[in-house]
Amino acid sequence: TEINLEQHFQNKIDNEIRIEPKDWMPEAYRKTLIRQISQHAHSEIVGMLPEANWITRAPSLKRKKILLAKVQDEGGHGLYLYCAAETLGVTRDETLRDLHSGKAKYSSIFNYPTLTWADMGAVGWLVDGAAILNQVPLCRASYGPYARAMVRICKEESFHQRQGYELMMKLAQGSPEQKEMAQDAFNRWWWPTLMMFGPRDAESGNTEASMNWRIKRFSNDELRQRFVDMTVPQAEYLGLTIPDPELKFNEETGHYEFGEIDWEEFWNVVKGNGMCNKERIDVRRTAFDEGAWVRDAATAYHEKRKQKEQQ
Ligand code: FAQ
Repeated sequence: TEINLEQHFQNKIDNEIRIEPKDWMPEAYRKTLIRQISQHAHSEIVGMLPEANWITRAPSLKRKKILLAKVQDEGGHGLYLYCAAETLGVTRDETLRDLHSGKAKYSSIFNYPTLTWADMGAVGWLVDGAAILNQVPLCRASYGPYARAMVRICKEESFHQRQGYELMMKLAQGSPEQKEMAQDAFNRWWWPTLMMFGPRDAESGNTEASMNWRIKRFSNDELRQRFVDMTVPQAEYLGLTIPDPELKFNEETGHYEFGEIDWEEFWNVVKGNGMCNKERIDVRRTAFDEGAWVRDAATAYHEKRKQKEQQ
């Protein structure tokens, strides 16, 4: 019966036994995974755009190769994640339709513009740094295909974060103009990066269920705090100033206290009204439409092979 199935399912979760695609699972678990995994996939694919903007303008061949490799990795991450979502019974077409119609979200961070070359450093250092903190615990998520995809993704993200920090270091140790560029990029990316972790715990409607199901292992605020504690010393090492006058170290708790995030800005971006939301979705829609012939050709080829095999 349903109750026994549900109990058996929760027992597996509580005993750290992975749930696999063909196992019974409650509909709400399936739904929340489809939501999170597909939104995560969309974030990877849309996340390629702000950086792709700089590939043709990278200042050296070495930097161009690094950036190309990073953006290509992100395409790969999106594809593993779409596949993981497909194991839950949604098609690629459905998830993409939801992205293009604005029904499905993707990370707020990718709706900010990349204005200078220093943004490539800030994105790698901060955005990928935040992504890793959030994703390492997801390697232990209860759903097998998601957890396994995360292992490789995290290894690649770690390279992404390091190249960003190294780029920032070069600028921070460069000419006064280069240092100023690094500080300017830091000023613009710091607060949006803190928003990546999602709303405050009190406003996070999905956390409780996701933690009971061991999809999430830490709350949004816990991970955000961990990010601040990790990043402040890295900024100090670069000689950059954290754009938060309220930031201070609390000796008693051993944590940094920080100012209030502009939640109105966060929700505004999530609702589709950020600086680049429209541009990002337009680019994705156009790419999908212009790629239709590739999908048609692949389908026709598959059909032809199937017919040959049957002969
Ligand atoms: N942006 O109840 P919660 C990357 C939505 S890293 C937009 O707390 P949950 C790598 C949330 O969906 C970025 N929407 O939700 C890369 C929910 O709405 P819904 C991607 C946000 O799921 C780096 C509502 O607010 N990483 O791509 C955001 O428990 C560089 C209430 O929130 C992942 O997706 C936001 N920032 O916690 C690529 C990681 N925050 O869905 C290229 C996996 C919240 O009910 C370049 N995802 N919302 O309509 C997660 O860990 C979780 O989904 C959270 C949100 C933590 C993002």
